[in-house]
This record gives sequence, structure tokens and C-alpha cells, in this order.
Amino acid sequence: MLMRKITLFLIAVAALAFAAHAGQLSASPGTTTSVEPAIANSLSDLGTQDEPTEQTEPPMFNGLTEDGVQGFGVIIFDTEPDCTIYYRYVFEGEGYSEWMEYTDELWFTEPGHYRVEAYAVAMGKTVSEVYAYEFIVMPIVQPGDLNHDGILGIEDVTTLIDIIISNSTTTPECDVNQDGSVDIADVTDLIDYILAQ
Ligand SMILES: [Ca+2]
Ligand SMILES: [Ca+2]
Repeated sequence: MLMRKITLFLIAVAALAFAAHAGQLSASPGTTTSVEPAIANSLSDLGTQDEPTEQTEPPMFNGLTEDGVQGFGVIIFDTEPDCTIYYRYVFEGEGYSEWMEYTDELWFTEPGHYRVEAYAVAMGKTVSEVYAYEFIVMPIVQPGDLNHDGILGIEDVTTLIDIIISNSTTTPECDVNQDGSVDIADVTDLIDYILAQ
């Protein structure tokens, strides 16, 4: 029996809550990397097999996001209907997850770097190469929310004052009025905003 060759497409979509940033995303199909596909003798082997790929080239960065993207959904398409897709992912280089059966789009919201890999199995045999997609989920920066609790409050004011007085390293959240510098005007603007809430 001739083995069908199946192509997978890994497509990324932006988080719904921040769809306004979707224009910054690259939605190009996943690019094949030069790896040897896994050969699974049966579906039941998949959960226990050794990591089936050996990277022979640097990873392809084909889905890098821009600032302000809070989450990434990955949808995996195949070119044949009768296959099972398996995927795994690695977050911040901390090691791969187990291979898991793909049933629905995947969502990743924790800020950091992700690599998702997928391949297809039909009739107990691997029928595709391993396709990969990489992306970075960036945290949303709310000016003034220095402690990242989602609220503008007195703790943010005191932290901002401390940073300015001690000349500590600033973060993007410190620039409350978004004028490119961090100074006392940001403190007063933050206080004004809190009082007006
Ligand atoms: Ca806060
Ligand atoms: Ca400022």
C-alpha cells in the first residue's frame, strides 16, 4: 500500500480579547523543519515512544508576534481527512510535553516562547513530516499597573515613587503618560487617574 503523504498546516490566531492586535500577526502556514518523522507502529505506541524528532537545523521562527498579543491559538489543518494528528509543545525551552492527540485548537496565554510540533498518523503509520510553529506570547502592559494585579492603586503609586527616587530600572508600565520618560509627571498622572476612578 502506498503511503499517503499528508501535509499539516499550523496556523496561529490572536487571542480574542485583543483581536485589535491581530494585524500584527503572521498567519503563514507552518514551515517544515528538517527533522526525521516519528515512525509509530501503532497508535498506542505514541504515548510512550521516545522523542521522535532530532532537530538538525535551528528552529524556524515563522510566527513571531508583536508586543500586545496576550495569547495565541494554534489551529492544525491536514490535507487528508482520515488521519490522527499528534502534537506536543515546549514552553521556554523547559522540555517537551508528551505527544497528545489533537482534537481542537490550542490556546497558549502564559507569556513566553512556544514551539508547537505536529505530525499525522494513519493506519498506524506516520504519514507526514513533523511540522513546527513557533511564537511568543507577550504580556499586555497596562501603564501604571506596576504590580500587575490589573488594578491601578496606591501600591502602584508607592512602587513608582520608589523606582524614581532610587533611580531603579524602569519598566514600560512606569511611563504612565506614555511620553517616553519616567518622572514625577507619571506619579501625578497616576494619582489623578486613581482619584478619578
Ligand atoms: Ca496595580
Ligand atoms: Ca512619562
